[in-house]
Amino acid sequence: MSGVAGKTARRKQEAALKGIRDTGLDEARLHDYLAHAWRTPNGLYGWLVTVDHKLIARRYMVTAFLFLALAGLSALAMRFQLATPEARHIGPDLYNQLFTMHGTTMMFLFAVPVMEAFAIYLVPLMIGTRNVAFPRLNAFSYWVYLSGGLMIWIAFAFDTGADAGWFSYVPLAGPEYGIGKRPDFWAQMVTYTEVSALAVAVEIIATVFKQRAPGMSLDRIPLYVWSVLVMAFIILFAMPAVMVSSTMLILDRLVGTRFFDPAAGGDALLWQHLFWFFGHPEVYIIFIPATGFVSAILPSFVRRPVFGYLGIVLSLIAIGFLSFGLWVHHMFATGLPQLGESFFTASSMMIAIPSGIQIFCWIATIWGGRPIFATPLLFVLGFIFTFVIGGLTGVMVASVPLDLQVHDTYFVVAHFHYVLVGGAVFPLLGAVYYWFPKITGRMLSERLGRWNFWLVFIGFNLTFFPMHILGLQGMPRRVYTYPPASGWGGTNLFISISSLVVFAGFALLVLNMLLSLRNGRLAGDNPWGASTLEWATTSPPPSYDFSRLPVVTHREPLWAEPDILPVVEGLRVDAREVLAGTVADAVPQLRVPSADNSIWPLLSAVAVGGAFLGSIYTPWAVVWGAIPVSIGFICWFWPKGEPEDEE
Ligand code: HEM
Ligand SMILES: [Cu+2]
Repeated sequence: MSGVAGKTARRKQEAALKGIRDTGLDEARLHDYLAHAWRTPNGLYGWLVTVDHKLIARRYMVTAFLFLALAGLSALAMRFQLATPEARHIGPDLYNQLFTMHGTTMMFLFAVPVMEAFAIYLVPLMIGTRNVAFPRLNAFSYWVYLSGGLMIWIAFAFDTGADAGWFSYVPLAGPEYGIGKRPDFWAQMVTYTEVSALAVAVEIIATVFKQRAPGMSLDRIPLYVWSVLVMAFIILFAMPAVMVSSTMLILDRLVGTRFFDPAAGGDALLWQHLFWFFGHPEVYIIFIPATGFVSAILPSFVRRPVFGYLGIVLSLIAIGFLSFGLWVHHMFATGLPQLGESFFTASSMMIAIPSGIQIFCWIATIWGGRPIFATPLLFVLGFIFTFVIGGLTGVMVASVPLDLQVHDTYFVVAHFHYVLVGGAVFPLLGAVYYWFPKITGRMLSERLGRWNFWLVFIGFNLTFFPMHILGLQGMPRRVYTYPPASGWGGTNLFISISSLVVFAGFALLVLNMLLSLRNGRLAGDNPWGASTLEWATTSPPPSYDFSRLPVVTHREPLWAEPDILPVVEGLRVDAREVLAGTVADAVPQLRVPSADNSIWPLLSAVAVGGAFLGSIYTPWAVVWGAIPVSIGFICWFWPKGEPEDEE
């Protein structure tokens, strides 16, 4: 049978069915149509072409957790080396690569992507739509992230791992002192992977602004969605700074520009200004969505809405703005004018106010409710405890005299791990326990969950609290060893053993996931009795998310209307279509076609990645690379099929 005949027959059939709406269809037929329109092909091919936000987000999550494992193993290796004075397991050169790979991976390849991954999964479900706003861009950004992360680690395997710290200070990373291609790999791959972070930020903003279910006005957006919206805006304004600075760095190294060379009229401090203009907001890119997890988890286990919705939203927005006004607190030791130092001390301390408001709102929520101490809530409580300690030491190092005292000691290492692990990883683990049933259809074991929590929580505090003391005793950070006479040996041994406890806690999480995927209790649609829309569909959700799009009349839709949500009708079921509405009130405006599966996002990512990789060796790669990149993009955006002929 000829392919052409088959094609015409299918065309005819498609034409006959064209324009079918969900109005008046029964559930079974509705499901058949939608499942066909939104399906991902089976097998490897389907895996490569899919634009389903849930499949892409799941991949993002798995990849981010694999990078977490790599970064965690580098941390263990460092702690192994530091366990005893004058140990000889790991030399200074490898140690430099290890802490740089650890920091770079944690910040660029784990923390930001994992937060974006949860957002890609949850946002469309929470706001009641069928996919993100730019599904193919979403697929593209995953491939960029995966290939960029792999290239950084492959370079490390070939002894070309970045080694100038995750902030790659010049002149250490500059043409004069940077070893081989190490800083070049760092610079180009950071720029490249941040393309993916930016793309996801754009998707999130467009999706939240335009695709909310009818009735979900700004004051009914779930707090988690607010938090990722603020995160996306911070990414949009912060990431370009690091991309610009790392591009300047590779230009200095490869093309012979002198951006950072004072001898030729450049400025080494320019690097620090550009980097920290990104680097400080980066902390909030990680922390803000984590607060969103807390605001999503709390109501379900306290059985009441979070106290102070408006206060929390305004605090999130305030933190977003303020986070851009205090980068200089990372540069107090560089000798800045006194007025500048005072200004940035004040602004750094000011950010404690909106953070504090959020914490008070959460505590008020718990106070007034009857909390159920399930694992997700334990992680939230662990977060509040840890983050408060990190915040207190943060206020300490925001003051110049104290910062000068503890600068580049383990006090700072302790502080930022309290903020990063306490502020982001704890809520993240809570989120894993909370949404695992939605994503997989099965519950994680509560018993293992408790063990998991206590091991990580106790292990973490035993690992990082003593670092404050080491720091006050003067132990510098980023050193591969220390003399026995320093007297730091005992504390370091204690820290290294404690870090194994943290590791055991994470191993338990993996075990719990593997066991639960096979034998976990079936979750049902809404196992926690939660109030937001993602729990209104099945677990795991179907490819089209909702068979009929919900209409929202309340901030806690599933609590206000526990039995049946009002629904939108009139969307096409034979083709991918989403509903777009007004930004403020989510009044429906348009039915918008949603992109179909395509191989071109993947091929375009390969082309862009090739150009970036080549540019580590020759600037001409940018010129020649433009050809495959253009081909990829043209095919990706090539118009397909007949245009809509109605409305
Ligand atoms: C709980 C497990 C962890 C352990 C045991 C650990 C351990 C360490 C160690 C030993 C260092 C090097 C200190 C030095 O020699 O100066 C370090 C640095 C660092 N860690 Fe962690 N870490 C952990 C988790 C994390 C997480 C979750 C993040 C971020 C989300 C993170 C971000 C960083 C950063 C940015 C650096 C600085 C790297 C540099 O100086 O270039 N760590 N960590
Ligand atoms: Cu900062």
